[in-house]
Amino acid sequence: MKVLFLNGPNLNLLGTRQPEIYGHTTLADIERRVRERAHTLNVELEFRQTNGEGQLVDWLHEARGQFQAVVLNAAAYTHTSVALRDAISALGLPVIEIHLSNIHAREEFRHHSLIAAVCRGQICGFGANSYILGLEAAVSLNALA
Ligand code: CA2
Repeated sequence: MKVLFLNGPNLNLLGTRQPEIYGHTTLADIERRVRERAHTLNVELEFRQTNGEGQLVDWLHEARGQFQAVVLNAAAYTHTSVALRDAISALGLPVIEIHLSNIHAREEFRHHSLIAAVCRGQICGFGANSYILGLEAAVSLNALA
């Protein structure tokens, strides 16, 4: 099984700024942990980050036929992007929405996810473990398929 991890804007800053919100773990640390777990589950993965909305849309389009699931931390685009929602709708692959923080316990504008309704499910609030849980959700969906 191949799983594509996509990370949106500013997640490249993880571990370097605002540690009181996002902790000291960097995105590279998270990728390392996800790769370790993926290895035990016999899953191949790609792990990418971009600050561009259009790049996320392009990567979603390209995922078809190459991956069995996408685990997506769309970061701020979660709350704003109709383009991402449309790309997920059109994809025909399960997309699992993840967040480090509990978006429902934060500012009001983060409570609403424009992509939640077109994703298979949402995992949020578990810090770096949200990524591991996202991977496990992708694997469990594949096992059921
Ligand atoms: O909790 C999450 O994973 C979020 O997707 C993170 C986004 C935020 O806009 C979402 O509401 C929830 C922000 C990612 C930016 O991360 C930073 C890390 C360090 C310094 C500044 C931003």
